[in-house]
Amino acid sequence: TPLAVCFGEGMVALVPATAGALEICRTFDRSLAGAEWNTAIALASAGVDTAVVSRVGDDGFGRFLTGELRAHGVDDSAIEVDADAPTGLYVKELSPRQDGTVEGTMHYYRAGSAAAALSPRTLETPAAAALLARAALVHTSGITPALSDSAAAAQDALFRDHRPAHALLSFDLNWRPALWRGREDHAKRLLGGLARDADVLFCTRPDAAAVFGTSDPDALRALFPEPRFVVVTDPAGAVAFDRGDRAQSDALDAPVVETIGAGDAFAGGFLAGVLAGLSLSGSLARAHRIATRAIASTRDHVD
Ligand code: KDG
Repeated sequence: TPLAVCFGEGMVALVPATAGALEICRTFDRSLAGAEWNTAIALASAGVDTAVVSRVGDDGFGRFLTGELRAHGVDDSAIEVDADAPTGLYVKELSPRQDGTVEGTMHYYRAGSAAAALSPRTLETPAAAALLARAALVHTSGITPALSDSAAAAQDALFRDHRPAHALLSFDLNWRPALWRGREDHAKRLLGGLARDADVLFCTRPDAAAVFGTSDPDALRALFPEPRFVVVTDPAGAVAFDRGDRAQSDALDAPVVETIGAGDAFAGGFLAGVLAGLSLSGSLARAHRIATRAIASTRDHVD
Protein backbone atom coordinates (compact mmCIF):
# COMPACT_ATOMS: atom_id res chain seq x y z
CA THR A 1 0.00 0.00 0.00
CA PRO A 2 1.24 3.52 -0.77
CA LEU A 3 2.89 5.44 2.05
CA ALA A 4 2.11 9.07 2.92
CA VAL A 5 4.65 11.12 4.87
CA CYS A 6 3.63 14.37 6.58
CA PHE A 7 6.24 16.94 7.56
CA GLY A 8 5.58 19.74 10.07
CA GLU A 9 5.08 20.69 13.71
CA GLY A 10 2.71 18.85 16.01
CA MET A 11 1.31 20.86 18.88
CA VAL A 12 -0.78 20.37 21.93
CA ALA A 13 -3.96 22.45 21.72
CA LEU A 14 -5.60 23.55 24.93
CA VAL A 15 -9.26 24.03 24.09
CA PRO A 16 -11.60 25.61 26.66
CA ALA A 17 -14.49 23.45 27.80
CA THR A 18 -16.87 26.34 27.19
CA ALA A 19 -16.82 29.40 24.91
CA GLY A 20 -15.80 32.76 26.31
CA ALA A 21 -12.83 35.03 26.92
CA LEU A 22 -9.72 33.23 28.15
CA GLU A 23 -9.70 35.27 31.34
CA ILE A 24 -12.84 33.45 32.45
CA CYS A 25 -12.10 29.93 31.12
CA ARG A 26 -10.93 27.57 33.85
CA THR A 27 -11.11 24.14 32.24
CA PHE A 28 -9.26 23.11 29.10
CA ASP A 29 -9.25 19.94 27.03
CA ARG A 30 -5.82 18.83 25.83
CA SER A 31 -5.76 17.55 22.27
CA LEU A 32 -3.47 17.08 19.30
CA ALA A 33 -3.07 19.87 16.74
CA GLY A 34 -0.67 20.98 14.05
CA ALA A 35 -1.79 21.16 10.45
CA GLU A 36 0.35 18.37 8.99
CA TRP A 37 -0.35 16.12 11.96
CA ASN A 38 -4.09 16.66 11.59
CA THR A 39 -3.75 15.72 7.93
CA ALA A 40 -1.75 12.61 8.88
CA ILE A 41 -4.56 11.46 11.18
CA ALA A 42 -7.15 12.10 8.45
CA LEU A 43 -5.08 10.11 5.94
CA ALA A 44 -4.73 7.22 8.38
CA SER A 45 -8.41 7.30 9.18
CA ALA A 46 -9.08 7.05 5.44
CA GLY A 47 -7.01 3.86 5.39
CA VAL A 48 -3.70 5.25 4.08
CA ASP A 49 -0.40 3.98 5.49
CA THR A 50 0.92 7.23 7.05
CA ALA A 51 4.01 8.50 8.89
CA VAL A 52 5.04 11.85 10.38
CA VAL A 53 8.55 13.31 10.23
CA SER A 54 8.99 15.90 12.97
CA ARG A 55 10.46 16.79 16.35
CA VAL A 56 8.91 17.00 19.83
CA GLY A 57 10.31 17.83 23.26
CA ASP A 58 11.32 15.21 25.82
CA ASP A 59 8.24 16.06 27.86
CA GLY A 60 4.76 14.82 28.69
CA PHE A 61 3.13 16.80 25.88
CA GLY A 62 5.53 15.31 23.35
CA ARG A 63 4.80 11.80 24.60
CA PHE A 64 1.08 12.55 24.51
CA LEU A 65 1.32 13.68 20.87
CA THR A 66 3.30 10.70 19.63
CA GLY A 67 0.95 8.42 21.57
CA GLU A 68 -2.03 10.04 19.82
CA LEU A 69 -0.42 9.42 16.43
CA ARG A 70 0.17 5.78 17.28
CA ALA A 71 -3.40 5.43 18.57
CA HIS A 72 -4.59 6.63 15.16
CA GLY A 73 -2.28 4.18 13.39
CA VAL A 74 0.30 6.78 12.28
CA ASP A 75 3.99 5.77 12.24
CA ASP A 76 6.03 7.96 14.65
CA SER A 77 9.41 6.30 14.08
CA ALA A 78 10.87 9.44 12.46
CA ILE A 79 9.91 11.87 15.20
CA GLU A 80 13.04 13.09 16.97
CA VAL A 81 12.91 13.82 20.68
CA ASP A 82 14.74 17.00 21.68
CA ALA A 83 16.13 17.00 25.22
CA ASP A 84 16.54 20.79 25.30
CA ALA A 85 13.44 22.34 23.74
CA PRO A 86 9.75 21.97 24.65
CA THR A 87 6.88 20.63 22.58
CA GLY A 88 4.91 23.42 20.88
CA LEU A 89 1.64 24.51 22.41
CA TYR A 90 -1.33 26.65 21.46
CA VAL A 91 -4.39 27.85 23.30
CA LYS A 92 -7.64 28.17 21.37
CA GLU A 93 -10.02 30.94 22.32
CA LEU A 94 -13.67 30.25 21.50
CA SER A 95 -15.95 33.20 20.75
CA PRO A 96 -19.67 32.50 20.36
CA ARG A 97 -21.23 33.60 17.07
CA GLN A 98 -24.83 34.66 16.48
CA ASP A 99 -25.57 31.48 14.49
CA GLY A 100 -24.70 29.13 17.36
CA THR A 101 -21.26 28.13 16.04
CA VAL A 102 -18.07 29.30 17.72
CA GLU A 103 -15.13 31.09 16.18
CA GLY A 104 -11.72 29.80 17.21
CA THR A 105 -8.70 32.06 17.64
CA MET A 106 -5.21 30.56 18.03
CA HIS A 107 -2.74 31.84 20.62
CA TYR A 108 0.68 30.30 20.02
CA TYR A 109 3.25 29.28 22.63
CA ARG A 110 5.72 27.72 20.22
CA ALA A 111 8.73 30.05 19.79
CA GLY A 112 11.88 27.97 20.37
CA SER A 113 9.93 24.70 20.31
CA ALA A 114 11.54 21.37 19.45
CA ALA A 115 10.02 21.59 15.96
CA ALA A 116 11.53 25.05 15.41
CA ALA A 117 14.83 23.13 15.31
CA LEU A 118 13.66 21.12 12.28
CA SER A 119 16.51 21.29 9.77
CA PRO A 120 17.71 19.51 6.63
CA ARG A 121 19.43 17.07 9.03
CA THR A 122 15.99 15.96 10.25
CA LEU A 123 15.31 14.58 6.76
CA GLU A 124 18.67 12.78 6.74
CA THR A 125 18.16 10.70 9.89
CA PRO A 126 18.00 7.01 8.94
CA ALA A 127 14.34 6.75 10.00
CA ALA A 128 13.22 9.79 7.99
CA ALA A 129 15.33 8.89 4.95
CA ALA A 130 13.87 5.37 4.91
CA LEU A 131 10.29 6.69 4.99
CA LEU A 132 10.93 9.33 2.34
CA ALA A 133 12.57 6.77 0.07
CA ARG A 134 9.38 4.74 -0.11
CA ALA A 135 6.82 7.55 0.07
CA ALA A 136 4.15 7.84 -2.60
CA LEU A 137 3.06 11.16 -1.16
CA VAL A 138 4.77 13.84 0.94
CA HIS A 139 2.58 16.50 2.52
CA THR A 140 3.65 19.76 4.13
CA SER A 141 2.35 23.30 4.54
CA GLY A 142 3.10 27.00 4.65
CA ILE A 143 3.32 26.83 8.45
CA THR A 144 6.60 24.89 8.48
CA PRO A 145 8.84 27.56 6.88
CA ALA A 146 7.46 30.12 9.35
CA LEU A 147 8.86 28.21 12.33
CA SER A 148 12.53 29.16 11.88
CA ASP A 149 15.25 29.57 9.27
CA SER A 150 16.37 25.98 9.80
CA ALA A 151 12.81 24.67 9.36
CA ALA A 152 12.50 26.74 6.17
CA ALA A 153 15.77 25.23 4.97
CA ALA A 154 14.41 21.75 5.70
CA GLN A 155 11.32 22.43 3.65
CA ASP A 156 13.42 23.85 0.85
CA ALA A 157 15.47 20.63 0.92
CA LEU A 158 12.27 18.60 0.74
CA PHE A 159 11.32 20.50 -2.42
CA ARG A 160 14.80 20.21 -3.97
CA ASP A 161 17.81 18.13 -2.78
CA HIS A 162 15.74 15.68 -0.73
CA ARG A 163 12.68 15.65 -2.97
CA PRO A 164 11.55 12.03 -3.14
CA ALA A 165 11.79 10.97 -6.76
CA HIS A 166 8.53 9.09 -7.07
CA ALA A 167 6.31 10.90 -4.61
CA LEU A 168 3.62 13.49 -5.14
CA LEU A 169 4.61 16.59 -3.22
CA SER A 170 1.57 18.15 -1.58
CA PHE A 171 1.53 21.68 -0.17
CA ASP A 172 -1.22 23.34 1.83
CA LEU A 173 -0.79 27.12 1.79
CA ASN A 174 -2.01 27.56 5.41
CA TRP A 175 -1.39 31.31 5.63
CA ARG A 176 -0.71 32.15 9.29
CA PRO A 177 0.15 35.89 9.40
CA ALA A 178 0.69 35.67 13.18
CA LEU A 179 3.80 33.59 12.46
CA TRP A 180 5.15 35.99 9.84
CA ARG A 181 4.79 39.38 11.52
CA GLY A 182 7.12 41.96 9.94
CA ARG A 183 8.14 39.49 7.20
CA GLU A 184 4.88 39.26 5.26
CA ASP A 185 6.34 40.21 1.87
CA HIS A 186 9.16 37.72 2.21
CA ALA A 187 6.62 35.08 3.30
CA LYS A 188 4.36 35.65 0.30
CA ARG A 189 7.26 35.29 -2.13
CA LEU A 190 8.48 32.15 -0.38
CA LEU A 191 5.03 30.54 -0.23
CA GLY A 192 4.38 31.44 -3.86
CA GLY A 193 7.55 29.60 -4.87
CA LEU A 194 6.62 26.53 -2.85
CA ALA A 195 3.10 26.54 -4.31
CA ARG A 196 4.57 26.69 -7.80
CA ASP A 197 6.92 23.77 -7.16
CA ALA A 198 4.36 21.45 -5.53
CA ASP A 199 2.44 18.71 -7.34
CA VAL A 200 -0.68 19.36 -5.27
CA LEU A 201 -1.67 22.80 -3.97
CA PHE A 202 -4.42 23.34 -1.40
CA CYS A 203 -5.57 26.82 -0.42
CA THR A 204 -8.61 28.47 1.06
CA ARG A 205 -10.11 31.38 -0.82
CA PRO A 206 -9.21 33.95 1.88
CA ASP A 207 -5.64 32.66 2.14
CA ALA A 208 -5.27 32.74 -1.64
CA ALA A 209 -6.55 36.33 -1.71
CA ALA A 210 -4.04 37.34 0.98
CA VAL A 211 -1.01 35.61 -0.53
CA PHE A 212 -1.66 35.39 -4.28
CA GLY A 213 -3.95 38.39 -4.73
CA THR A 214 -6.94 36.45 -6.04
CA SER A 215 -9.49 34.04 -4.60
CA ASP A 216 -10.96 33.05 -7.96
CA PRO A 217 -10.31 29.33 -8.54
CA ASP A 218 -9.87 29.69 -12.31
CA ALA A 219 -7.47 32.61 -11.86
CA LEU A 220 -5.53 30.50 -9.35
CA ARG A 221 -5.39 27.65 -11.83
CA ALA A 222 -3.98 30.06 -14.38
CA LEU A 223 -1.36 31.19 -11.86
CA PHE A 224 -0.45 27.61 -10.98
CA PRO A 225 -0.72 25.57 -14.16
CA GLU A 226 2.20 23.38 -13.23
CA PRO A 227 1.00 21.43 -10.17
CA ARG A 228 -1.12 18.59 -11.36
CA PHE A 229 -3.71 19.38 -8.73
CA VAL A 230 -4.99 22.70 -7.43
CA VAL A 231 -7.72 22.59 -4.78
CA VAL A 232 -9.42 25.81 -3.66
CA THR A 233 -11.76 25.65 -0.68
CA ASP A 234 -14.18 27.84 1.21
CA PRO A 235 -16.82 26.98 3.81
CA ALA A 236 -19.44 26.48 1.08
CA GLY A 237 -17.48 24.07 -1.11
CA ALA A 238 -14.42 23.39 -3.21
CA VAL A 239 -13.10 23.58 -6.75
CA ALA A 240 -10.38 21.17 -7.87
CA PHE A 241 -8.24 20.96 -10.99
CA ASP A 242 -6.22 18.06 -12.35
CA ARG A 243 -4.62 18.60 -15.75
CA GLY A 244 -7.56 19.41 -18.03
CA ASP A 245 -10.16 18.41 -15.46
CA ARG A 246 -12.20 20.74 -13.24
CA ALA A 247 -14.59 19.56 -10.54
CA GLN A 248 -16.74 21.52 -8.13
CA SER A 249 -18.45 20.33 -4.97
CA ASP A 250 -20.64 21.70 -2.21
CA ALA A 251 -19.86 21.22 1.46
CA LEU A 252 -22.12 18.64 3.08
CA ASP A 253 -25.09 19.83 5.04
CA ALA A 254 -23.72 18.81 8.44
CA PRO A 255 -23.47 20.37 11.89
CA VAL A 256 -20.78 23.02 12.25
CA VAL A 257 -19.32 23.57 15.71
CA GLU A 258 -15.89 25.09 15.00
CA THR A 259 -13.88 24.93 11.79
CA ILE A 260 -10.17 25.07 12.74
CA GLY A 261 -8.59 21.91 11.36
CA ALA A 262 -11.27 21.37 8.72
CA GLY A 263 -8.86 22.21 5.90
CA ASP A 264 -6.30 19.72 7.21
CA ALA A 265 -8.87 16.93 7.31
CA PHE A 266 -10.13 17.97 3.87
CA ALA A 267 -6.60 17.69 2.45
CA GLY A 268 -6.18 14.25 4.04
CA GLY A 269 -9.44 13.00 2.53
CA PHE A 270 -8.63 14.41 -0.91
CA LEU A 271 -5.12 12.95 -0.93
CA ALA A 272 -6.45 9.57 0.21
CA GLY A 273 -8.79 9.70 -2.79
CA VAL A 274 -5.94 10.54 -5.16
CA LEU A 275 -3.80 7.69 -3.78
CA ALA A 276 -6.75 5.31 -4.19
CA GLY A 277 -7.10 6.38 -7.84
CA LEU A 278 -10.52 8.01 -7.38
CA SER A 279 -11.81 10.59 -9.85
CA LEU A 280 -11.42 14.28 -9.04
CA SER A 281 -15.02 14.46 -7.81
CA GLY A 282 -14.62 11.20 -5.91
CA SER A 283 -11.63 12.65 -4.08
CA LEU A 284 -13.57 15.84 -3.32
CA ALA A 285 -16.47 13.80 -1.92
CA ARG A 286 -14.09 11.92 0.33
CA ALA A 287 -12.53 15.19 1.46
CA HIS A 288 -15.90 16.67 2.39
CA ARG A 289 -16.89 13.58 4.36
CA ILE A 290 -13.75 13.73 6.50
CA ALA A 291 -13.85 17.53 6.90
CA THR A 292 -17.38 17.16 8.23
CA ARG A 293 -15.99 15.13 11.11
CA ALA A 294 -13.39 17.80 11.93
CA ILE A 295 -15.94 20.62 12.14
CA ALA A 296 -18.28 18.68 14.41
CA SER A 297 -16.12 19.39 17.47
CA THR A 298 -13.87 22.11 18.92
CA ARG A 299 -10.87 19.82 18.46
CA ASP A 300 -8.68 20.27 15.37
CA HIS A 301 -8.22 16.66 14.28
CA VAL A 302 -10.76 14.01 13.30
CA ASP A 303 -11.43 11.39 15.94
O1 KDG B 1 -5.11 24.09 10.48
C1 KDG B 1 -5.20 23.99 11.87
C2 KDG B 1 -3.89 24.37 12.44
O2 KDG B 1 -3.67 25.71 12.14
C3 KDG B 1 -3.83 24.18 13.93
O3 KDG B 1 -3.99 22.83 14.27
C4 KDG B 1 -2.59 24.77 14.52
O4 KDG B 1 -0.86 24.00 13.06
C5 KDG B 1 -1.42 24.92 13.58
C6 KDG B 1 -0.93 26.27 13.29
O5 KDG B 1 0.28 26.41 13.20
O6 KDG B 1 -1.71 27.20 13.13
